[in-house]
Amino acid sequence: MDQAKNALFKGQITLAFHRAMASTFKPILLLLLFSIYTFSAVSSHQHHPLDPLTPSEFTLVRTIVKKSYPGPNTYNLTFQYIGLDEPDKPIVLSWLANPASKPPPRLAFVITRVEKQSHEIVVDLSTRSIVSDKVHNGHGYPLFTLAEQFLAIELPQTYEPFLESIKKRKLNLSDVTCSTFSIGWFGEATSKRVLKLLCFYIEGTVNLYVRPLEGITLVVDLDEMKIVEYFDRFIVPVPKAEGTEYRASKQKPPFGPRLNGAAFVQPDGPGFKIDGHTVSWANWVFHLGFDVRAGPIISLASILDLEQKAYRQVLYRGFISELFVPYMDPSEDWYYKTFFDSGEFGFGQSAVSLKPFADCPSNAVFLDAYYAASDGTPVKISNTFCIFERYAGDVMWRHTELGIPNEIITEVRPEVSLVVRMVATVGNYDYVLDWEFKPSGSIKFGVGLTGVLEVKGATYTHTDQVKEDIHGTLLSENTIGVYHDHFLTYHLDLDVDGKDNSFVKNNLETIRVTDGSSPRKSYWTVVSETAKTESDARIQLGLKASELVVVNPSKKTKIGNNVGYRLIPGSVTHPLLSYDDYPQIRGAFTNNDVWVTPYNKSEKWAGGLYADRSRGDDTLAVWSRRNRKIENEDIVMWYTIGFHHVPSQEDFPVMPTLSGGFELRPTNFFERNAVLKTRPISRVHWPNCTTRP
Ligand SMILES: *[C@@H]1O[C@H](CO)[C@@H](O)[C@H](O)[C@H]1NC(C)=O
Ligand SMILES: *[C@@H]1O[C@H](CO)[C@@H](O)[C@H](O)[C@H]1NC(C)=O
Ligand SMILES: *[C@@H]1O[C@H](CO)[C@@H](O)[C@H](O)[C@H]1NC(C)=O
Ligand SMILES: [Cu+2]
Repeated sequence: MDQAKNALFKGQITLAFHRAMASTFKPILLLLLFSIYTFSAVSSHQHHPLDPLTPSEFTLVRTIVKKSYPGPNTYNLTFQYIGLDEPDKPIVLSWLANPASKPPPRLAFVITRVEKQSHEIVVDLSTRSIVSDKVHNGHGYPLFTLAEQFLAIELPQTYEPFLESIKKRKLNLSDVTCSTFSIGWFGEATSKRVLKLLCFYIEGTVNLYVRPLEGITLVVDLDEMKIVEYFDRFIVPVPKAEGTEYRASKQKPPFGPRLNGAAFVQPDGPGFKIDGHTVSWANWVFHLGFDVRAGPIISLASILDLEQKAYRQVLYRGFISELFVPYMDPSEDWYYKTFFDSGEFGFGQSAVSLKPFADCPSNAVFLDAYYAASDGTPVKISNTFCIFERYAGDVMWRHTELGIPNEIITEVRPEVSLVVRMVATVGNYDYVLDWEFKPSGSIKFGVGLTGVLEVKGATYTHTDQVKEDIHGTLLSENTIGVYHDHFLTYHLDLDVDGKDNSFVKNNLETIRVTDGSSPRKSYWTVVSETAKTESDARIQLGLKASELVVVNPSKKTKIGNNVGYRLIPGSVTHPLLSYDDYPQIRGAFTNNDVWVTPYNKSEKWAGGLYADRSRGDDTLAVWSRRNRKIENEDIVMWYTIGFHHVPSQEDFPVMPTLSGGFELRPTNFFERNAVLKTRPISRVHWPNCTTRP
């Protein structure tokens, strides 16, 4: 067991005891102890090629990179990104075919800032050497580190013009806190690595985002770490603190209804196993990775086929590639708010520690994750992931047969699935991200939006006063919830029964009956079309009825259908900005809901490797223009799930979760219903409990 794993399991034990002591519900205590027992019995082995970098590997990367920059520069070198440079797919696949063989070398991909330049460095951890080091000459900048954002938000505290502005507003400086905002790109010829600071008032509340000091903007040059521009344009009232509190301890009666306790109990312990980063449960096995930019990365998801008595590949790799959040207020103080939450702020870096019994159910097991700080040292995020079996009382399948004389047959199988969850809190917003594996073969992707809206301070206290477009909803006195979107673009490298796949559009087409052969005048039928090149696979959903399937053209079921997995999309949400608008040029990867590209290890980030201040020259939309061949090739599907958000008063002062999601579902992949022979879950009997019949 290596250091990291050791720490990880120690962490779980401490946590479990903590949880158990907080609980008066004895059976759960027993259950958790059981689960610790199960999970500390993990076998130790060498790295899986897709394992994320360990704390000791981060330290090694730091040492190797610093050594190659001797002299005073070393002190100014910052690590903007360190992550696994995963082996190219053919290498991983050949290792998988013979996992006893020597694993491929461990490489790290690093982006540093040195003397106002971004360096892309590849480090070989096995030979402890630098493989390559090149300066990025294109547009855009790497991820913001937490350290530089912390430094930046301290700057106003000693900036004279800002202190004047606070005085002018008769506010207490000690109650002012600032936050960082990326500034996008609006056609300017040259750009600097800058961000904007907006400030908030925390007197009488912790809900700072709903108390903006509207009118004040500071621009910070991150390479110089100083304020380079300052604006104090106007004064509007700071929305009041009253009614913005969300902590349970600060609420006053009347309170809402108290709900009875409820838990999913597993007297025999959790039904899944974790070996290193590989999770196996029911008929599924997959690898769970973590990246400071992407957050969770699911790889090598395979499902056991009972008839073939073998695991069959479904998903080689899946992760959220980018998250684009443009706001819809074009005014001087708001127009630039067009965030790339993954490429600018890091979805993994934004992961927060999950709270047992609240973020995840009582039967969840928690895992930690690590990333490298700006100085290259490893940082642990405890309880980054929770993994749990979900039983919510739903039906997996059922049938009641009433057609047999003197007999009623009812067969029902309850739905139990496995969920991997992470929460990323990017400033004001919280994203609850679920990967749900179902024994039927489906993978469901859940996205929950919650947290605090980004609001604009205003003079209005009633909608009667509003005579202009305020670009949002008046949520409370002096408070506008500004219209915006959330677009999450998923990278889904399906390898259905092997790597060479095709993308098929099963178009549902209306046929007119004109020859009098039927009393009907019309019906619909399926006309299949296989995408030959990338241009055939740029799909805007909702324009045409079609089922989108990734098939393996060389694998058929016994009766001759191509094995496949289809996309069941979420609600259809196209971007509404004009294609020639700067944010949409940068966010052009959302112009289509679905794209398919050939596998290319360097095409990972839909908004570009350098998303901050990008100009749209390295997006999925640009790659797709090469119009490469995608038929019977190793292909990647990209799917964007979007939300147009018109805020409402219920979203204030904190927003109840707005849920969305989509599904990848087997389509002629199995010979028949894969859960036909799933056995019913065992009944749990509690001593001293009576159950109603
Ligand atoms: C490093 O940073 C310090 C303080 O920010 C600065 O004074 C110094 O000139 C920088 N050195 C180099 C080599 O850039
Ligand atoms: C500033 O702080 C003082 C002392 O705590 C308090 O009485 C006053 O209300 C505060 N002013 C504002 C505008 O928050
Ligand atoms: C892979 O992607 C990169 C970045 O888009 C591109 O420069 C390179 O030519 C691509 N390789 C192939 C074989 O298409
Ligand atoms: Cu929203």
